[in-house]
Amino acid sequence: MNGFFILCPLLLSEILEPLSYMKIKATFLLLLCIQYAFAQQEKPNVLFIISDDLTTTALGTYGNEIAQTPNIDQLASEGVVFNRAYSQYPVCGPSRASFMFGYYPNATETYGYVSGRENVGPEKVSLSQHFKNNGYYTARVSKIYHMGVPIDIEKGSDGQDDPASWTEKFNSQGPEWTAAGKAELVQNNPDGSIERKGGNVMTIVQADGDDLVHSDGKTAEKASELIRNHKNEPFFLAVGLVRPHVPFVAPASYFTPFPWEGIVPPPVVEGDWSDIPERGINYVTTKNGEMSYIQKQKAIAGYYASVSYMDAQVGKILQTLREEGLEDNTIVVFTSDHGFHLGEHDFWMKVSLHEESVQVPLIIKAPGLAPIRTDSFAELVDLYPTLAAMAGISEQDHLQGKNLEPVFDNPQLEVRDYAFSVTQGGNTFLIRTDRWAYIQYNEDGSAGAELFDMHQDPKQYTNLTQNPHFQSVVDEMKAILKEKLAEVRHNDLGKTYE
Ligand SMILES: [Ca+2]
Repeated sequence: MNGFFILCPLLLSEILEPLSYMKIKATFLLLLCIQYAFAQQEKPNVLFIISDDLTTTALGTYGNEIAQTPNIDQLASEGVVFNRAYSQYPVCGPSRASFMFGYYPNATETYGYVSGRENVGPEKVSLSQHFKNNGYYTARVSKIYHMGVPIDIEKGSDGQDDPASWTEKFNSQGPEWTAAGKAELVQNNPDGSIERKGGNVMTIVQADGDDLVHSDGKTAEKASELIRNHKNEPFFLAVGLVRPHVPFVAPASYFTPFPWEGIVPPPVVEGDWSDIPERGINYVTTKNGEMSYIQKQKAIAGYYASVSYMDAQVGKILQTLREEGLEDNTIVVFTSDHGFHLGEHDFWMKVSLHEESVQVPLIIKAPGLAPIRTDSFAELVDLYPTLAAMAGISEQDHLQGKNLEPVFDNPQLEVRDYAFSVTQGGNTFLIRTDRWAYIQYNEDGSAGAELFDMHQDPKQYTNLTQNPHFQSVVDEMKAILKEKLAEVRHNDLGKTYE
């Protein structure tokens, strides 16, 4: 763009010269110049697709050899894949509030099932709102800010939305756990007498009918319609897919590749819980969920089927983008609000700061970007500054994340030394460096801590905090945590922190 502004006045002065050759040449160059400027000024669209409760461990592109995720894998092969991206809070509401408003959870003190607007005030501009203010049509389809799954999906209600973020919004009602088909509850159902149950529990439904019976099928259809209808204006389309969040509901055909008998749950390691502080034992476990080995197998198979169904919807949306010729002018992001335990440490679901729960898939594909994989740490809070920079719109001053763009040209570059995440009301902390995962319970560490050597013990079986040999590492992690919290609390929100 600088070239345009410098060059064009010179060309205009040349046109005014009486020399006809120069005049013709200059006019020709001016036309080229205008054409270039026009292309540059065309704002790239953003297609932001976010899955719900999707762990990296269930994706082909992140190394799972059983799961079937051809569409996400294809996108990954065409984009920038972050091998080490982290959620700022492994629960739907606070994770989404963090990346949409660009603050860490401990800055806004947003830890619950809210949009996050409550804690930042009416003046702060959300990610999509920033695009809206810069001439974009912005829409959400289904869950972007917090929605209760399955209840808000059953009702087709807004959940905890932020209306200022969108030009238009659409919900995708679906039957969820009540869907017609073969159902089975695998949590707190030891004798198998309960067929199905609503709420945040592992009900599995091998559903009758096709993709469009369910919320995500309708979401893909609406997203495709919006892409077609808004292809001639810059759009920021946020598409929230609710699977594989429980209940594990998908058309029966998606279960066929995953017979539960063939599923091998993660190993149960003798004494695994003995060195985990009480608060580190996750809120859903094989034990308190009274799950049998077979129920564990069925839960994992149900999750994979749900992932596969969700992946198929991603494929439909990307297909529409291709058909409409928009791939060359659209930034595509695929991610999840947090991960999910599928039986590691006999833990299930999220909340935990252990790796499978807190790590997220992150793929960014954009025109002109070479496909690469990077080990640079990334955080979901980085999405806001990164997308604003990629679209060439100014950054908001308040943002706490980092622009990830430097990694695109140089996958060896590290934009962060570590990732930071919190849980349990902002009182449990993770510092994840290349070598270490350090989890601390309470700001003063009074409820214990965990330290894992991620090079030697990537599955996090041996807590090293009690080993004197690692005391210096623990001290170092404590110092990093203290410094990071001070940085997070140094912001423009005008809050005081206890
Ligand atoms: Ca979630």
